[in-house]
Amino acid sequence: MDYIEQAMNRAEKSNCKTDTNFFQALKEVLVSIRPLMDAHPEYKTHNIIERIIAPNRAIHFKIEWLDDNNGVQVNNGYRIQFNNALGPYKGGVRFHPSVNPDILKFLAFEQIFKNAITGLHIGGAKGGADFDPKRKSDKEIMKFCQAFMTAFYNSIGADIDILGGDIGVGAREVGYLFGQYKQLTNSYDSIITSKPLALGGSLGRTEATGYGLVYFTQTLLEDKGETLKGKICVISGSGNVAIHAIEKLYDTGAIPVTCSDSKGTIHDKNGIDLALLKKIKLERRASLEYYATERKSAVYMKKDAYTDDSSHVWDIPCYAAFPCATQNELCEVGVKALLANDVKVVAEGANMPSTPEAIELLQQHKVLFAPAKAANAGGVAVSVLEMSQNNSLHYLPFDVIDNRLKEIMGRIYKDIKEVCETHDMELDLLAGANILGFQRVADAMIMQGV
Ligand code: NDP
Ligand code: 2IT
Repeated sequence: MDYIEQAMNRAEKSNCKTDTNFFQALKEVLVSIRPLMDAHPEYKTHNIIERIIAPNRAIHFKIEWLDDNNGVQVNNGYRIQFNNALGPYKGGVRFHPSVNPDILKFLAFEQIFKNAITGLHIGGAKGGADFDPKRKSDKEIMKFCQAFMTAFYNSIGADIDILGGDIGVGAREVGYLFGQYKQLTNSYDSIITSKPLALGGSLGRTEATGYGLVYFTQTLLEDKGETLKGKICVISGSGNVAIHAIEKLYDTGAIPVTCSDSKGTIHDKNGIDLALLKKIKLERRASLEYYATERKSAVYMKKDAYTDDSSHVWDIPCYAAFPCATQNELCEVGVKALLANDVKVVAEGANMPSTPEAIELLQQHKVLFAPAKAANAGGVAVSVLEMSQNNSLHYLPFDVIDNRLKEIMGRIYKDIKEVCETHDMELDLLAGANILGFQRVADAMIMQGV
């Protein structure tokens, strides 16, 4: 048994058997860093795998809050401060009923390498709560955010751990979380990003993940002599990432024809009406079924059950597919449907949206594959630009941020390509991204001693 297999076995023994998402993320990284481990025996000497795959600190806290009927509600809150070798912990906060320690551990683990890949000085973390923001009043959202922050504010700080947005956490929630931190500490420190502009947020942060995803995909396609212009694209999700991916796809001349939410999928053969989509999902926070009632060219396909992964998005013929909703939403069945329609590129906007079987099938069929760690890194990269603007008090115009984002996404692609060349590998963006991220973190850990 070699060093990688030994580390994997030990991880299986020391972690919960139910940590299936974490093991999926772990396995993907460990399998792909083999060329790096062969070229750098010093990593084994420093036992670097075992040190990287264990979180520095995992905080589990209770959140008690009062609903609008003065009923006492209790939720579980978490923050996984996984690795801070490259800089202070950084990563989003997710509010969704499915949140559990396994999901946050996989997200925090992925975040370490994603953040390293950006080339910026941030460590990896993730947090959240099993709270369902749906059908809650604005006051209940505020109460919950305040209770969440009160429960663990003393574990974060502008140089320690900086929170951000994720599923169920946008500008509204970030505003309340920030307000409560200020109330408790009397400080306006930059302890959270994706803030509303009035509270020191950055222009371009709302758009950054979706725009960055399209910039990365364009860079990859240009390198292959291809373009998105005039191409049919399918997108899953209809939140922050999906909406801004659709917006940028239109700028490139592509035709985005789908979006989805937890209840169903829209196929609009004339192209998604972005203004209508924003009105329904961002203003009304309503279900996508209303899109079809207001737009004749659209078909609404309802999901059978909340957990049903047959989203129908992948059945629509397309050139490029962008999973932008949640983990493991693109399975083997979905890939088979995409392949039957001759898909050319799959670029991940969500974190770990493709199952291992789905990725294997895409790779077997030589479909261009842009992995989440690289393709959706634009969001956290602009979060760092927000932190730097907060610290310098010098705020930048939208164009400057957007150009920096383009530059960062282009550089990520170039760095991954170089890694593949260094290890005599064919261009494999998944393995290249894992090697690049792992190496940067491992080197920083070794420099800091045990
Ligand atoms: P939002 O909360 O804005 O939107 C999430 C979207 O995904 C909604 O349309 C939601 O549907 C849908 N969704 C969530 N869970 C499920 C599910 N189990 N099945 C089907 N649909 C689901 O989140 P974001 O757009 O910010 O995040 C989307 C993904 O992108 C996540 O994986 C996140 O981790 C990742 N990401 C986000 C970044 C950011 O900057 N925000 C940065 C990098 C990655 P509904 O409206 O019905 O709830
Ligand atoms: O997964 C992610 O990269 C995010 N949710 C963004 C994190 C952040 O801190 O901006």
